[in-house]
Amino acid sequence: PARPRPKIILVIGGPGSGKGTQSLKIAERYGFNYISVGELLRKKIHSTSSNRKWSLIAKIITTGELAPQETTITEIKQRLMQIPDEEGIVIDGFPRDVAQAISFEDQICTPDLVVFLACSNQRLKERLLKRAEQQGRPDDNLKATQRRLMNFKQNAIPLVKYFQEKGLIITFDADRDEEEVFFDISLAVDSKLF
Ligand code: UP5
Ligand code: MG
Repeated sequence: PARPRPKIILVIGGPGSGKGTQSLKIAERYGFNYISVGELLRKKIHSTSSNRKWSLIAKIITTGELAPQETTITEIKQRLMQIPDEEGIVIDGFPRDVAQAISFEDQICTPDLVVFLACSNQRLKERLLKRAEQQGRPDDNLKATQRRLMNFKQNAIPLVKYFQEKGLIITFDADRDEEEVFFDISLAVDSKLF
């Protein structure tokens, strides 16, 4: 018998809202595959350093702007094709705006659940600052961080509204500590997906 298609959870939220942190917890608890779209792009940049197109994308990301939509979706599709028939997939940090959401639905599928991590601006800045000291991603400098926050603010409301109208999104108060946030997420996943 044909297997049902894997369940897909999208995790969205501002830079530093905990998308990576919570997505990994979901993946671990439910045995889902984990894809970070930011990481996908960063890895691709790393492995294709002499390529003109990807050097340009590297510049875009380092300034905190969004990579071109079609390139991003192509990368996601390629990654998804490498994943065997699985229970589920958590996608971290995608989509970033309504156009990307529509194109994901057109080209890939409708997600089963969208997790929105709502976090105050103050918290986002604190966490990014702290992480920058520990790890230091190329886009964790002050200017790029401001761009990332601004882009998020500009796109978030219409994006959340888009998924709300489809009844697909649940908003979580992500100002709280990791475990508290995850507790609520797991209750929601249990009841919505299983
Ligand atoms: N932390 C997490 N949760 C906490 C909690 N509840 N309490 C206290 N601390 C908490 O968390 C950030 C930090 O906070 C960590 O140190 C963590 O321990 C702590 P993390 O889980 O890393 O948050 P996350 O939301 O993943 O933050 P990140 O910086 O990764 O978000 P961004 O959205 O900026 O990064 P992403 O990798 O998704 O995208 C990077 C860039 O790629 C984008 O700016 C864009 O240029 C490009 N991109 C696209 O162009 N298109 C895409 O579709 C995706 C990305
Ligand atoms: Mg992340």
